[in-house]
Amino acid sequence: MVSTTALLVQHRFARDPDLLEEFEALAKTAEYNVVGTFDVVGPSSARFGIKGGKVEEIRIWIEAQKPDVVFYSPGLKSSQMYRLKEEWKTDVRDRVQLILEIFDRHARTPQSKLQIEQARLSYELPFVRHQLKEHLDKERAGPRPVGRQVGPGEDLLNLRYMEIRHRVAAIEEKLQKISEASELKRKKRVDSGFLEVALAGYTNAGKSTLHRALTGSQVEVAAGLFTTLSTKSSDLAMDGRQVVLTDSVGFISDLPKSLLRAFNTTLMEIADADVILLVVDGSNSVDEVRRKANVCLDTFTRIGINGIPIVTALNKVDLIDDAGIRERISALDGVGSEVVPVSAKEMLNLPTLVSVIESLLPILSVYSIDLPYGDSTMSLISWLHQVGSVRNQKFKEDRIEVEASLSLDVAQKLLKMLPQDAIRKLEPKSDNPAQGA
Ligand SMILES: Nc1nc2c(ncn2[C@@H]2O[C@H](COP(=O)(O)OP(=O)(O)OP(=O)(O)O)[C@@H](O)[C@H]2O)c(=O)[nH]1
Ligand SMILES: [Mg+2]
Repeated sequence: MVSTTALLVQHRFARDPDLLEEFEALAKTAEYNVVGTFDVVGPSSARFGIKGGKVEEIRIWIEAQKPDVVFYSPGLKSSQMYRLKEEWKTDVRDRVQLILEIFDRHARTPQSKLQIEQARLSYELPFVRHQLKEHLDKERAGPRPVGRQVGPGEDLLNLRYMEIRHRVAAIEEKLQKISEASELKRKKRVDSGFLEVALAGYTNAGKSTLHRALTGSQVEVAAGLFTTLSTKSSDLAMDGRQVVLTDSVGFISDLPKSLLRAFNTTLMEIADADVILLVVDGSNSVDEVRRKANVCLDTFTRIGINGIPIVTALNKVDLIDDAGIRERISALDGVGSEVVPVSAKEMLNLPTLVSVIESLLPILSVYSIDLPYGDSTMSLISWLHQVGSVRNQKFKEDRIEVEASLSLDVAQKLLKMLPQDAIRKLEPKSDNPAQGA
């Protein structure tokens, strides 16, 4: 198959970072053959986004090289896009559309398919509104059609506009149902004592590779951007606790608003986590490491996440040397409570990562629970095995005394189920001050 050729035009102000490399990676992920790039640094123009002189320079390049499509970053207003299409006599799209194309290719679940359709339609809406306005302006300028208030073109555009709005509302309703169902599933998990650790991080940082390494799951891993669009939770082995690790969609700078909104419920799964495992690509330059980590923190703030402990996994350390690791660890100072260098691919240092996560999970205390013999006691004990760590069982004449490390949550549940004097918190042993603090 002949690949579609693309020219990339990036516009930025002098103070902005150069994201051309990432722009190229996006284009490649969407399977474009990038045949040229322009990095336009300077003030913007309302007419085209970039200044007229640059528009002309690029027009000459396009005339000679004839790319199939021009992608413009960061975004274009609908009016600017139309003007550039006319100037350059070629298909012009912006970075938002490029990201939407990737999401479209990678959507696997009904939920992510709906989320993308919604994002695409919300993105399209202002463009239709723009066309509608242009149409009206033209009609106002010309002689009014006799006997009718609107022209046929306007009718069609109006129809399309209404159609989009209805479809967006219908999708919203379907997504709401899906999110209620997944909320129910999550609630069930919480009720049965599961804790949740959520993976988060810039796209391509290695979240899914780490998910596979820590849980043995088979989630998809690939070199391109936005491989993962839907969430997946699997058990994470940890002594005496039930923990699930959730993989989900990656972040990127300037994530299109339409996508942020459509993926809000997916992103919000992070907000329910007990601990966030922030994955950072250590093979990037120190500046990129810092920039991407900040994008992640900003995204947390934007979706209203705060107060959840964060562990930072500096991933892909198999690709850098010790000095590089140290430099990146100090660049990440203050991002989370601790930075742990790991390689998900080579399974390096994962036990340390797990123990740091463990130290941030709700504290376990040791309780002594006194229960009468009987079927209900047996099922209660097997539940305790699931939700905590049973350390000792003493069988007495007609009773069983169980000693178990439990989270406060579980202990409170027990207190509701049992008579008050049946459960007693044991004081921490002096040789192990961390227990039961
Ligand atoms: N060398 C090396 N490569 C890694 C490591 N971890 C992940 N990778 C590679 O990085 C690329 C991205 O990995 P993924 O696990 O798909 O990354 P992700 O964060 O889930 O990415 P998205 O789902 O696309 O946002 C793949 O090519 C992985 O093989 C690592 O520790 N070392
Ligand atoms: Mg992934």
